[in-house]
Amino acid sequence: MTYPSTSQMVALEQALEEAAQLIHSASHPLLVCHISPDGDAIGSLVGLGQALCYLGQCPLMVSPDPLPPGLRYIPGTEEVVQRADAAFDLVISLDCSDLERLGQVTSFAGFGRVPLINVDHHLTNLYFGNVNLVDIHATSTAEVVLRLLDHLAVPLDEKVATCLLTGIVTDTRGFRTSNVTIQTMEAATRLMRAGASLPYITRHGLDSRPTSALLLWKEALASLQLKERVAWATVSLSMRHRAGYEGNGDAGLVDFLLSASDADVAAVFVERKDGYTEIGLRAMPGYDVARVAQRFGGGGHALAAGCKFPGLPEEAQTQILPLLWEIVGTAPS
Ligand SMILES: [Mn+2]
Repeated sequence: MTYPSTSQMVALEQALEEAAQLIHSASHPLLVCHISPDGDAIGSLVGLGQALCYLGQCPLMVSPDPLPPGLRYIPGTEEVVQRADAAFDLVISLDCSDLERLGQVTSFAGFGRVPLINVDHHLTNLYFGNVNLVDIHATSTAEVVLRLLDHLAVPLDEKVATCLLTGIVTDTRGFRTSNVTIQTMEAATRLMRAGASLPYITRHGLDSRPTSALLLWKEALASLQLKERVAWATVSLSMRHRAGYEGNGDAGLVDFLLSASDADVAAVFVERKDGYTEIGLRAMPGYDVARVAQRFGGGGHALAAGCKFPGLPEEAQTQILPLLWEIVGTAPS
C-alpha cells in the first residue's frame, strides 16, 4: 500500500468536474458513510444528501451501522437507513478510506455495476472509486463535500450548513488539530453565515456524551500505563459490561490519554466480542501512527489512526507497543 502521489492530489480539480458530471447524469444516487460512523461520516452523508435534493435528486442515505444516539441532533439523520430497498445508479462513499469501511453496502444488488465516487480525506485512502475526490489536506470529508457543493453551485441552507460544520468541528475536535488552516476557518465562517450555530454543534458534537461513557473511562483509566512517552489503556468486555456502555470503541478515551503531558503517542486497546481487538492511536504533531495502523490492515491520518488485531488486547499490546516506542524514539519530523 502506498500513499497517494502528488499527481493524484493535483487531479483533485479534475475529480470535482468528473464527480459533478456523474451526479448530474444520475437519477437515484446512493450515499454511504463508514461503519461505526462518527460526526464527519454522518455530517457529510446527510449534508450532501440534503443538498442534492436541490438538484432534484433525493438520494438514499445509508449508514452500514446504526446511528450512535449522540449524532441524532444532526438534521436529516431521521432519514438515514441501513439497507437499500430501492435500485440506485450511482454510489457516493463518504469518509471511507477503503471498500471494507462500506460494510454490507458492497453486497447490495447492483453495487459494482454502477459508478462510484469516493469522497474522503484520509491519508491512507486506497482510491477505490471511479472518481476519487480525495483531499488529504482537508480536515474533514465535510470540507471536501463543501467544495463539491460549490462546484455544483448548490446553495447552502441552515440544515446542510449544520451537517457540514459538524463534520469539521468533530474531526478537528473544535479546531484544535494541527491540520486546521485559514481555509478551514473560512469554510467554517461560510457555514455559520449560512445559519449553522457553532455553540450548538460544539455542545452536541463534542461536549456531550452518555454517562455510561464516563463510567467506561473510569474502568479503563485504572489500566492506564505510561512508558517512554507512550500512554495506553485497555477497554475489556467486562469493563464495558460494568459501565453499561452500549456504544462501540473507546468512547473517545484515546484523545484524553494524549493530553498526558508525558505522552507523545496514545493507544487504547478495545476488546471485541468477535475475538479481535480494536486499536485507536493518537500522536502529537510530527509523528505518524497511520503507518503502524497500516501494518495491521488499518488506516487513518498521521496523528489519528486505527486498526484491528486478531487476538486479545494483551496480545495486541505485545506486537504494537514496541512499534509505538520505535516511533517516539525517533525525533519528530
Ligand atoms: Mn473524517
